[in-house]
Parts: sequence; structure tokens; C-alpha cells
Amino acid sequence: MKEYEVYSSLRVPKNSKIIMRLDGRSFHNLARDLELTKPYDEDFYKVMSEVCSDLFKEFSPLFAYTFSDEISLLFDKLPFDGRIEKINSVIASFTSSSFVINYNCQFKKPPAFDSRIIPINGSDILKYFKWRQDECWRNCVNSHGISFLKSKYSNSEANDKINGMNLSDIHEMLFENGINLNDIETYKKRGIGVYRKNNKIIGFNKKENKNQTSYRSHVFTDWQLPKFCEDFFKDIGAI
Ligand SMILES: Nc1nc2c(ncn2[C@@H]2O[C@H](COP(=O)(O)OP(=O)(O)OP(=O)(O)O)[C@@H](O)[C@H]2O)c(=O)[nH]1
Ligand SMILES: [Mg+2]
Repeated sequence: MKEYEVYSSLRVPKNSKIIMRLDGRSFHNLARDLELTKPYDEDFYKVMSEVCSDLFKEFSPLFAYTFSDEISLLFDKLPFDGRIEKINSVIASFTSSSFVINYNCQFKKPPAFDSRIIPINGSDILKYFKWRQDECWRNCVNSHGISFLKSKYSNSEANDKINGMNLSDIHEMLFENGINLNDIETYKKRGIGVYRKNNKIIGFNKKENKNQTSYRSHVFTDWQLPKFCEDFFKDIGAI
């Protein structure tokens, strides 16, 4: 019967890095059921950062990045020998379980994440993460815009108004009403990253009778990400 398992031999191309993107299934409904704060719910963001940290410790990607209900993981060493069914199913189910454990509340429905695998290399890695970070910023402007409009108008009027506005119109409207998006927390504008960071350790070398510097890495959750640039990805060994 093994021959019926026709997808089990599908593998990621050899010598390729991959990005895996996970996205919460129907989290619009989950946000309603859990009565998440709009536009940003700090507990939800905290949980998503903890899920990234769990993923990082279990599967050792080079980088994990999250905003809203999505997570991107960059791998240089392929998990499960590059087997696509294994990677998608195990990592998506691990993500859902970690989300449930870290949230520790009563859900109306079991939360789930979809997942996709993107083979990617070189400067396209930077392009990919810039693309997601731009989306994070668009999401930030739009969600503040719609929250503000809904505080003034009915839901349908607010939706109609925002549909006719571009990002700079929304920015301007918020600014005129005392909300300056430049002043809000960095993670809302740029997302949250998890990666390995080196700690400098100065110890005493008895044999040579002098101080010696060494480095030990630890998993770091960055709530103050810069705008993504080449140097950032060089520093984490991604390009
Ligand atoms: N209230 C609130 N909602 C949030 C927050 N972060 C994410 N969400 C919700 O998560 C949704 C994520 O968008 P999508 O992934 O496009 O929508 P989805 O409902 O998950 O649909 P699918 O991904 O297609 O299954 C947003 O539309 C919000 O409703 C938050 O901090 N507060
Ligand atoms: Mg979603």
C-alpha cells in the first residue's frame, strides 16, 4: 500500500534555504471569540512571540519573524531532511499546540495554522522579509485607521471611508486627530523577530594568566527590530 503515499517523497530542492510561512486560520473569528483588543492586543502579540521562541528552540531556524497572525521561519539546515509533508504537517501542528499552551484559555474552536514552504536564496531573502515588514506597516496603518473611523462612524460607513483612502491619507487623518503613528511601539510598526544573539563573556585563563573573551549565544526576542536591511541579515548569518 505504500505506493499510494504519492506525496511522501516530495522534497525541497537540495542546497536551497527555505522560508516557511504559517498563518492563523480564521483568526478574525478567533479574535472576536477571545474579545481581543483592537487594533493591537498585547497578550496576543506576547503569545505569538512565545510561539516563535518555542519554534526556534525546537527546530533551530536562523530567524523567526511575526506580526498579526503570521510567522515566517528562515531555515538554512532543512528540517526532516527536506521532506515537504513532514515539514508542513509537524511544524504547523507544533505551532498550533504552542499557541494553545501559551494562551492557556478556553477556545470556542481548536486554533489552527496553515503553512507553506518557499525555497529561497541570496538577496531574495532580504526582499522577502522587506515585503513582509512592509505588509506589517500597512497592517499597522490600516488597523489604526479603521479603529479610529469606527469610533466616529457606523461599521459600514467606516469601511466605505477606509476603502477610498491610501496609506498616506490614513496617516494624515490620524495625525490631524492627535494619533501620531511615528510614536507608537516599534513592534507594531516593524513586527517581532527571534534569532540567536552572542553574549560577550570575559573569563580568566589561569594557564596564560590573563583575561579571555569568549561568546555564548542565546535565543533573543527582539521587540525593537530595525527596518530590515542587508546588514541585519548578514549579522544573523542568513545572507
Ligand atoms: N482584535 C485583534 N485582532 C487581531 C490582532 N492580530 C490579528 N488579528 C486578527 O487576525 C486577522 C488576521 O488576518 P488574516 O490572516 O487575513 O485573516 P484570517 O481571519 O486569519 O483568515 P485566513 O488566514 O484566510 O484563514 C485580522 O484580520 C484580525 O482580525 C490583534 O492584535 N487584535
Ligand atoms: Mg489568518
